[in-house]
Amino acid sequence: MLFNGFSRRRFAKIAAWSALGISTKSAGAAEGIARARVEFSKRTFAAFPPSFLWGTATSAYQIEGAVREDGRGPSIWDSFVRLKGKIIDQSTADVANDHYHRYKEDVQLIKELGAKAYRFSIAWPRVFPDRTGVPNPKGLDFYHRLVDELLANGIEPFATLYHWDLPQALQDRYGGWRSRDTSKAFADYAGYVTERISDRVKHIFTINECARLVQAGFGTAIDAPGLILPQKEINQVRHHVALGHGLAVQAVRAHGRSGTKVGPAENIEICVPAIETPANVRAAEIATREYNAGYLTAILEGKYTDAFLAYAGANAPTFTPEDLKVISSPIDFVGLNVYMPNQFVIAGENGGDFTPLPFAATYPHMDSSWLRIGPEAMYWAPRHVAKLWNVKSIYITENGTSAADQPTADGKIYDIDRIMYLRNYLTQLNRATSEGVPVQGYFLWSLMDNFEWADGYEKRFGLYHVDFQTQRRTPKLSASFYREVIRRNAVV
Ligand code: PNW
Repeated sequence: MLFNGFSRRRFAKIAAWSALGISTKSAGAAEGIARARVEFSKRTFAAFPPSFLWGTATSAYQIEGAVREDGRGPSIWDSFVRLKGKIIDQSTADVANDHYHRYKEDVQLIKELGAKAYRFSIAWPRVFPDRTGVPNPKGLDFYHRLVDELLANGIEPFATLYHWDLPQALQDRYGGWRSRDTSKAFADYAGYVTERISDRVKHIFTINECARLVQAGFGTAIDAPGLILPQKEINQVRHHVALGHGLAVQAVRAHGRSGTKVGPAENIEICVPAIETPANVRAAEIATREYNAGYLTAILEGKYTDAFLAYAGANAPTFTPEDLKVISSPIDFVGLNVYMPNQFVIAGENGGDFTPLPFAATYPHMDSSWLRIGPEAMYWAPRHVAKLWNVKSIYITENGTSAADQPTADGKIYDIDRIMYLRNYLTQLNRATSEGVPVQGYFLWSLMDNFEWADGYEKRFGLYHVDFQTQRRTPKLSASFYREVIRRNAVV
């Protein structure tokens, strides 16, 4: 029987020393400390489920480079990075990590971690480069090569169909996601790709982070296509993205080999009970359902909630009942990108269901100022999703952090802040799996430093450091940490 890692006998002994007014330090001396050490060294963290899948994640535009090769057409990000003042270091991803040419070396980096899964994205403008809808087989060939290389190295491929790199041709022709024609084009692309890769790729994510792409692309102009639209149009864009997701799910079903699984990869608004009381937990669940009403809730319930429609009022999106049926096409799993708590809540006051709390000015964050530290988000996100909608299969499709990552004199990168972040988040994930929350796998963002959107190359999220002058990849200390987590299937 253990009390927090101490045996009952040792606990009693310390209690007795304390009763005598003797501190454990003086009474314990070397013998006591040595004994404590032996006991601590026996202590093990709970393991993750035996089948738990450990992986890393990247996306096409952030690592591939080769933006004009083998018939790839321009994407909205190629245009966006050229607008003045949009990218902090005025960089582009024309070369990025040159992964298009170095993918074999990069697959070895995954293998060296002992990871058994890899989440990458397919660049739509490589597959359908222009407005004609005529496919470019050379574009998909790259992913055939990548998938073959992964499988040859015992790594399971998980493909994301859309990680923000919309073909510029669709932006020009339809206004991109402002039109449901783009939702339909997405389904055509999804079907085309699935038909050709589902013999080897068994897990497909539709759209990465609807919440982020809608808000930053169409609300604040921080991401491509860099628009600031009125709320009604933002809601309409979100509806088209949700519709695109649903149509793509149907296309994957229609064109995939049997056993192909499909789902979204969303950065839901994660609502965390500020203090864990049953009333606050319930409040956090209700808040999570409402804050995600425009996307994940609609996908899993087939309707927009009354509160969402009432709040949107005249700005509510235009939709048909048929749209909602498509949006809620059955999925096989939910992918969750978990970085931070978005909202702390307590139970409602004055008759409300929940009270959202403001973030204190001193609330800590990692190297990216948006990345607030809150490991418990990693517990609550999958738990809420499993509980609210009875979801039976969840993947953490992204989690990780930026860090300054300054090499020391010996050329090594001791990113203990990243290790601190990961250890705490993984401990909370372990709490979730230990309680039976059905999380099947975890993809660490990111395999290597890469083009971090508006932050250019100034924010580094990788387990491997990348020197963008020489393209040299160097493992950081966190790579060793993650290798050990994977090897032991437990938090270390
Ligand atoms: C995700 N936020 O983006 C993306 O899926 C990745 O492409 C990206 O590199 C990674 O996280 C790290 O940023 C996010 O401000 C960017 O809350 C910003 C936020 C969330 C997710």
